[in-house]
Amino acid sequence: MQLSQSQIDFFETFGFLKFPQLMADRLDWIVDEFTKTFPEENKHDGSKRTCIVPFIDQRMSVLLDDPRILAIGRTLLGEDFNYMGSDGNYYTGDTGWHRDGYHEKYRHIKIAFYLDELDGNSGALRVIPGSHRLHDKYGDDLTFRMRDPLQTWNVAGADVPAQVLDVTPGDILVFDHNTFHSSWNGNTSRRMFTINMCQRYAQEDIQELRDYIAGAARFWIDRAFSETMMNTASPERLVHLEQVMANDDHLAALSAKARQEMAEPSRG
Ligand SMILES: O=C(O)CCC(=O)C(=O)O
Repeated sequence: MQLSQSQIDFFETFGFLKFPQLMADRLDWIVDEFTKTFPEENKHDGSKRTCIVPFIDQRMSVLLDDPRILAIGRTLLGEDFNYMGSDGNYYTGDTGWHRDGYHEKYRHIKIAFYLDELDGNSGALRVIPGSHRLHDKYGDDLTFRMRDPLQTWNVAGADVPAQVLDVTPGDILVFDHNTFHSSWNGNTSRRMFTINMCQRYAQEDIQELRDYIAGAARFWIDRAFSETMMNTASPERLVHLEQVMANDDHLAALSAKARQEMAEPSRG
């Protein structure tokens, strides 16, 4: 698979892309593995979000070798893109407007797999087109205006003008971490998992990458990736793991501290 120049331009302009039914042929396997990754003894009860990190690392590492996933990463981020971990979720209710990051120099993307049929009335992801463009006045202004849409424009979160990305399982959504996104009107067990990726960092910016990796301590993990993800990696997959593997040596100590300070691992 190759992304067309129009798709690349669309992503650069609006900060997101939808690939209808891109993974439809793997859907049964994906749903089965998704279900099996959540432990029987700690079932989602619908009261709050349940989240597992890292996620595809447990049973679906091979997704990182899939030519379609590789094509998205390579085209938007470069041949040597970094895999940046993944989370698997049962979402409960609304997710307010937010950006996943504020990355001025390196592009970070999220590939989202929603496993239920969703539209604007049932929790489909919404994005504000163009909000990823931090260097434009539009994107920059949104940074503070979106802190409280009700106060800024007298508009409720669900009514902020946005593109609703309806999904049918098998579709893939991709968005820039800087893109404002949210979800409204969903039920108490929306199934979704992600694959995060970014451009490879230059050595002079490696501390910024290490700071990002440090954020995973809230999930009480000692390495950024699972043993399975690392031990089953082909040389081709290793290209996408090596920079993070070489820079996650601080994570175990930070996680140990988080275990002392937090009642449970973070839910997102
Ligand atoms: O689907 C949702 O509720 C929100 C997803 C989201 O915010 C994310 O993956 O960053």
